[in-house]
Order: sequence, then structure tokens, then C-alpha cells
Amino acid sequence: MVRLWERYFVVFGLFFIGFICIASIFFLPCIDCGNSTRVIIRTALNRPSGRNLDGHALREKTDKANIPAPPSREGINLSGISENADRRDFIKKMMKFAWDNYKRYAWGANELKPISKSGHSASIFGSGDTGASIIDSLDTLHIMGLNDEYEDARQWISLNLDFSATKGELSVFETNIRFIGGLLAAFALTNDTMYVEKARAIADLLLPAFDTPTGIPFALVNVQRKTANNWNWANGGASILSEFGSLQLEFDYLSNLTQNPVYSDKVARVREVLQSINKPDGLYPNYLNPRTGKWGQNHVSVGALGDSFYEYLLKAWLISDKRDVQAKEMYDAATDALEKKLLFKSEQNQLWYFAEKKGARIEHKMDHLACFIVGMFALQSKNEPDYTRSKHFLELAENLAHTCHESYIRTDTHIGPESFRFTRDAEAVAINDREKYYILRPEVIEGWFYLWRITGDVKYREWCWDAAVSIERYCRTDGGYSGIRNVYTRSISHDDVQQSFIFAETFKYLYLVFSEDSAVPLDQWVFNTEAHPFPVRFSANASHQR
Ligand code: DMJ
Repeated sequence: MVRLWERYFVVFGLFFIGFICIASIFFLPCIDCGNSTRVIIRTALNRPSGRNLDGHALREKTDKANIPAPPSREGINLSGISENADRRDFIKKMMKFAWDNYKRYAWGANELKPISKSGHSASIFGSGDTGASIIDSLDTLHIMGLNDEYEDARQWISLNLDFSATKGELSVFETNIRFIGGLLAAFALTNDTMYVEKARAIADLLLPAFDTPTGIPFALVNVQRKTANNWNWANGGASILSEFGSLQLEFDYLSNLTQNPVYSDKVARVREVLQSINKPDGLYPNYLNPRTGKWGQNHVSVGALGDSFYEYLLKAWLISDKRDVQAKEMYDAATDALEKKLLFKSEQNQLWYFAEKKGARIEHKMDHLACFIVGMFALQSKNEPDYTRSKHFLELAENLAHTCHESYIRTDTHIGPESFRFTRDAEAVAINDREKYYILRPEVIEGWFYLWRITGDVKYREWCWDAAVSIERYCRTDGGYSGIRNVYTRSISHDDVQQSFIFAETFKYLYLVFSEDSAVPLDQWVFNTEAHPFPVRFSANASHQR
């Protein structure tokens, strides 16, 4: 027989043991769980391994390596997000939020002002409501399976997209990479020929830009007057290397689809000029006069004004199924010269970076834009026939990816600045106030996406996730996503622009990084510089899975 006090003792004991068990759950290691018990349990149970290792094990590694902790995630509901599929859904929701707000407040305008909740346009689009955000979104909506939104976009394009009434001056480069690129990629994914017709009509309006003595196009076209000219800020009336050097993928594809060589003839002429011209030290300056065929100011850069020219040489080779050997030879010569003259390693932290050359002076600055080169070298290494070169360019890509990552984690927001510098006292940080902004650019995430696909190193997925969380935390407003004026403070000042490339590039690369490799596989598709995918050798049988 048990006495009454002994019964009370047993009951109390059971309660006490139960309490200890429940309380101990709260001390299990966990990130991003907020206060949700459900998530803590799920995280503890789902520790994965190998290639699909998620953030937890990696975070332990990075903690040991003394990488600063990411910014506080208060205010964002990350509960339930622990698997790649959850992260992919999270990015899809970001896309949908940006899209819904654009649709609500700025439908048909080029971009959205998320704070003012109205339409926005930049001078690159001329003047007119040409729906840049719709065209830049098309393929991303399709890839993400946002079917209703995709149908709305298609319908708007079919009924409204018409550049012939556009006033002012259109940027040939921006119109090409965003509009022609977006439409041709939509065709490639859906086989809907309406997109090819729309792309052809736009390309025809750009053709007057190529009426120059050299065939190097002007930067701007006035559609009404059918005249063309260059930016008034460009050195000595020159055309810009990254602009006239980033037309080939779209123009060749369009000629192939329309069976009209007029477009590919234009870009073939640009190639001829660039191939035959004398290159100082093997380098391509950013300014070339389309009237005289002579270089302007000797400014060389893999960031603004130079960047996608190099990218398109590599991708012209890849999209031709490696038959365009001339493009690869020009690419090899150009990047070898860049490496020889402009690649540096910082003194304190041995960070690898590409500097800029201005005349005889080296400026130890790298743009956010220049981080695209990580993806380019990674893609090259994957396709490089020579083993030693392949290894070399992968090493280069990984070291530069690390530098671009440092530019992100050395800020208060864990978002990188527009440009960062290397001096005796500071490395991979912006120094001038006017370089501290972030306008929703994709290049750093783009580089990590390629490296994830090519190396399978889970740290690149983690870096992408940290960037996505920071964008959510600091760039999201009630009315959509906005650029921010200073990445070095958490007292956020928004610039009130939701750039169209957040749809085309930033969200697409983030989504694909958390998708299977069979979603837009890199051996069958080549992304243009606005992340619009074209099939290798324009074949109709390139596959992609959602
Ligand atoms: C995009 O329009 C393209 O990636 C272009 O090549 C450079 N800049 C923007 C995004 O930053």
C-alpha cells in the first residue's frame, strides 16, 4: 500500500520530469526560428547532410571561421523555413508581392515607386508606358509557375506593348537586354510566336542606331525621328563598350527565329570592328567613337561600362554550342589581359579584386556590377576544355565570390554597396557616401548561383539566403521592394524605385539557387545579361522543369 504523501510525491515527480523535458526543447540549437516551438523541433529533427546540407551545419562552420553574424531578423516571419523548398517558396512569395504591388499601383508603367505607390520610368526607357517590369517578369513568372500572373502579363503584352509611339530617346542596350531579351526568352520557354513578332517590331525600331560609318551603333534612338546619337556624358561622343558589345545573343537569336539576317549582320559587323582594332596592352577601353572607329578615354573596367561585353564573348561561344571559336579566342585574349593588368590581392585580408584603369592610373575600386565576373569565370571553368585553365578560372571565381561576399557582410544590412574600395585602411567597403546605395541589383547573387550549380558547395546557397533575408528585411516596403540609400546603417532611407531587373534577375537567380539543377540547366540554356534564358544553339528541345 502506498501512503497518501507518497502518492503526492510521485505525481509531483512526474510533473517535474515533464516540465524539464518540455523546457529543454527550447535550448536545442536553432537559427531563424523566432519563438516557434514547432520550428525548433522540425529544425532539430531535419539535420540534412551532403550536397543538400541546409543552413544549420554550415552556420556552425561559418561561426567558427569568425564571419560576423547576419543582421537581426526581427520583423520577418521566417518560421517554418528550414528546407530548400521552403526557401524557394519564400522567394516566390517575394516575387508575387513585388508583382502584385506593381500591378496594383503601376500597371503598364515601366517600374513602380513602392513608397509613392505610383508608376516610375527612367530616361533609358524614353517616354511612354512600355511595361518594362512586365516584360522583365515574364520568364520568371513562367519558371515559378505563377500562372495567373503570367497570363496577365501575356495579355498586356499582346494588347498593349507597342514602342512605335514612344517619344524621347530609347537606350538601344537596355531595350535589347530587357525587352527583346525578355520576349525571346518567353518564346523559348513557351513557343508562343506572338513574342517573336513583338521582339521583331522593337528591334526594327532600333536599327537606325547602326547607321554609322563604322557600324558600331549609337547608344540612343529617337523612334519618332528615326535618328540616333550618343549619351551626352560619354567621352568625346563615344559609344559604350558594354552597350554595343551586348547585343549579339539577342540579335542572332532573332535572326534565327525570323529567318531574317538583318539583325545578325549588324552584330557581326560590330564583332569585325572589335576583332580587328588595335587593343592597347590587349585591353578594351570602355569608349569607342562610332564615327572614327578610334578609342576614346582609356578607361578599362569589368564594372560599369565594360562588364557585359566580356560576358557576351563567352556566351556567344556557349550558345553556338562552342562553334563560334572566334568569340572564345577574343574572350580568352581579353580576360587574360584583364587578369594580367587589373587583378589584385588586398594587403590585409588577401581579398582578390579587379581594379579599374583610368589612363595610367589604377583605381582600386570594384563595382557591385563587376561581381558578375564571378558567374562568368565559373561558367567558363565548367566549359573550359583545358583542365589547368578550368581549375584556374574556378579558383578565380571562388576568390572573387569571397570578396563580393565580404562587401556584403561588412555592412550593417548585410547587403553590398554600389562600389567598394581597397585602401591601406579599408578593404571591400564603400568610402564615398555616393557609393553606399543598393538598387536591388543581382550580380553578387548571380555569381553565387553559378558557383552553387558548378561546385555544389552549400555555402553559396547560404550566402544567397542571407542576402534574400536582408533584402526582405531592409528593402521591402508596404508597396513593394525599394532600393536603399545606405547599406551601412539600419536606419533605412528608401530610394522609392522597384527596378525591373529585380523581377528578371534577382528573384530568378534566388529562386533557381533553391531549385533542382534541372530547372533551366546550364548545359542547355544561356542567360542573357538580364537573366533571360536562351536555348543553346537556339534548339527547340532545350528542357526546363519548374
Ligand atoms: C541589368 O540590367 C543587367 O544585368 C546589366 O547587364 C547590368 N545592370 C543591370 C542590373 O544591375
